[in-house]
Amino acid sequence: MKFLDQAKVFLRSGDGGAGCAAFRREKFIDHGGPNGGNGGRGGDVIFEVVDGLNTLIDFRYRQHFKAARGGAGEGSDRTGADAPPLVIQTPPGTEILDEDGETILADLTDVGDRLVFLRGGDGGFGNAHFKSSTNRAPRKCTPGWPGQERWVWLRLKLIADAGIVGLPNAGKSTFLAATSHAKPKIAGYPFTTLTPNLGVVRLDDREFVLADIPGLIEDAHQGAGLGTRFLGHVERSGVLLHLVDATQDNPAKAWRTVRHEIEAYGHGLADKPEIVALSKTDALSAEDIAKVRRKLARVAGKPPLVLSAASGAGVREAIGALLRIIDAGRIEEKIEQAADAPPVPWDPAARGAVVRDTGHG
Ligand SMILES: Nc1nc2c(ncn2[C@@H]2O[C@H](COP(=O)(O)OP(=O)(O)OP(=O)(O)O)[C@@H](O)[C@H]2O)c(=O)[nH]1
Ligand SMILES: [Mg+2]
Repeated sequence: MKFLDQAKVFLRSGDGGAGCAAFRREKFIDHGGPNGGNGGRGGDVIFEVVDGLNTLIDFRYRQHFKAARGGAGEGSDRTGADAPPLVIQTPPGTEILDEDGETILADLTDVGDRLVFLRGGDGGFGNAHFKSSTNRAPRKCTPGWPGQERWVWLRLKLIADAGIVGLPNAGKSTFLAATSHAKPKIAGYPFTTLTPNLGVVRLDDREFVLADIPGLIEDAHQGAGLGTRFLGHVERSGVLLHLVDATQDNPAKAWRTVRHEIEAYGHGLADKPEIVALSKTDALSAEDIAKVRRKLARVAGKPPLVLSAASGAGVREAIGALLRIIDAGRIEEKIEQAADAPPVPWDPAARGAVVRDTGHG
């Protein structure tokens, strides 16, 4: 199963600035001659792969990208200014496709990759350019060359940063729907979700990808219910959100069942950080919540968070807790990458080593 994030955007590089027709006019200088400068180049449209982005969500808020026009030439042989490039930042793994959505035009894989996708138009010529032995005073100047424009698709394969696990009917899809733009099916019976759903969750200016997978039941690892095969979709995520329905009879047992299935599944999933949260707490009194929370804390080894995707209570805290663990994981990954990089050769001079003059010639 492939999860894709995609966005259609309009790109336009800048037009070149117009050339200028002007003549030198000074007191006592007759026939000063042409001195109109050339126009400046229009801005390029550049794609740049940056760290810290993992979705294309920003392109839902902005679809049109137009680079600036080059400056016009001026008299006294002044060339117009080149317009700055318009740099569009994308996450690693972004593909650029033609308007048809199929032809791949570019593949931006690594952080630091930079691609001049549309070149800005060249500036027009000023009349000084057209001066020749036969035409000493040309009045001709040309407009700038137009920039290029086109629609393209940006496409990114998503990998979940966090996964929601729990028994069927625990409120997993409701949580995803409440925190992202995803629209999973939600219903009051088990096994509503048959295949995983992904959504992009945003908190302030941070974002991450959250996966909602079908519920697990006892003996899922032996194929009961929908089995554990969808756990593969959260295998690469950095943290699990384990939702336990607070309104059911035995939340402690619910937690244990799911934990048992995760452990039986293997693949290192049981070692991932887990945030346990009681869901649907809007349906309980404060006293009942406290009671359930104590019971669950005894088996889970830590007090669970308390939330309701229906009322929104506690949802922000849960998202914040997930984000903290995801961030810590991202930093750790960077440290590992740095450790794998080839060592820099030892060079005493470069490190400012002091060579002492011993005075013995
Ligand atoms: N009162 C209340 N009901 C909720 C809340 N969250 C979910 N529900 C209800 O619980 C039922 C199950 O919700 P889902 O989100 O479909 O549960 P799920 O965990 O995705 O279920 P499966 O896909 O079957 O595994 C639905 O009827 C929801 O309306 C909540 O915060 N409060
Ligand atoms: Mg569901």
